[in-house]
Amino acid sequence: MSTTVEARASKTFPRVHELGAVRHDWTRDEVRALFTLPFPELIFQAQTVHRMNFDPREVQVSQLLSIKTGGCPEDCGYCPQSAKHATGLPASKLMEVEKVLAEARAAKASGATRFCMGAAWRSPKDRDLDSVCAMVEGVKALGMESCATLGMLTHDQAIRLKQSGLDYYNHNLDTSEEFYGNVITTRTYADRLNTLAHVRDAGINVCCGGIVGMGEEAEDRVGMITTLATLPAHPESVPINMLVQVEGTPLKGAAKLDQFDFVRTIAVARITMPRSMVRLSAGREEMSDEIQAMCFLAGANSIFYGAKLLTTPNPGEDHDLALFERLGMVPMPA
Ligand code: SAM
Ligand code: DTB
Ligand code: SF4
Repeated sequence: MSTTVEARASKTFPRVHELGAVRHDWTRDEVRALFTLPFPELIFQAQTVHRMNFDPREVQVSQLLSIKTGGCPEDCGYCPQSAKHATGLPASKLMEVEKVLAEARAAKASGATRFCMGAAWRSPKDRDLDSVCAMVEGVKALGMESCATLGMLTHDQAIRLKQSGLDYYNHNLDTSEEFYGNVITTRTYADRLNTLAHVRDAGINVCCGGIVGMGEEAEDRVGMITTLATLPAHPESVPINMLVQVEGTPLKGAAKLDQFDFVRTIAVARITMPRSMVRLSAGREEMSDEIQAMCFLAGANSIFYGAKLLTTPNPGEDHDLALFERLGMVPMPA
């Protein structure tokens, strides 16, 4: 008797969920069950869901720029920009609008379709927001998508950013609610959810994900993905970062995560948030091309492009274009 691949897989691993359905009621047990699937079955499900919504060849490319670097009052244990960690990173003032726009033009010329501006702030001051709004307007005038990550926002600040034309706001949950206190003490998980609600209410697309490889338990990755997938609306963009360990930060020396567990996190994000862009974010510099290809198979369809993230190195454009070429993949058109 002949059996299809699909039937064989579902026979061996009965699926409690309908693949590709957009749901906001994922339970921890369901998410844990996904994480613990045999790797081939997990990738099969993730790739199946991916193809229901996206062209599997396409990868969206975003370029980051740190518009205000270092000297941050927060104590995020992973971050080289915290003033509380002796990382030797010099603090600098907010860049001038014209300098930022020159970088955006260069990013566009090298093929990026989204320009993401990051600032090492707890939250922006209203005066600084004037400059950021001018940057957003300039990026939009270039025909690029705009994204900003500036720390916590009030309702009014989110509205102002929306009015300037901001397309996306990045604000990560970073980890599970349970593990969060081991990583950051200067603002709460609830603060983060508040900012996300302000961004959503203002009509800005939400970019929200987290970091793995911070010494968390597998159950914390389950918790993080469950929280993301049960937000009132899924974030349009879900960055999954592998911790970049920086000398002088408290998380330098954290137990290294098995890279297959990183790929699993991408796959579970893809299955639980079927229509979101899942970004293979920080940490690519230390990943082989083969692991990155596995992340694409697991449903990642966005990367940060360009030789620098905010302060740490990233593979250069040439390397990424060569990888796309080897895989028969292409940058997603604007
Ligand atoms: N200060 C703002 C904030 O924290 O919301 C915006 C910039 S902050 C650097 C943006 C995100 O970068 C963090 O939430 C964190 O998820 C990620 N990040 C920072 N340092 C990292 C590291 N060493 N490795 C991986 N991801 C990191
Ligand atoms: C996100 O999730 N990852 C990006 C972006 N959002 C702002 C930042 C990664 C930063 C990695 C450490 C650094 O370069 O400073
Ligand atoms: Fe500051 Fe953001 Fe770094 Fe935290 S992650 S220390 S808020 S720049």
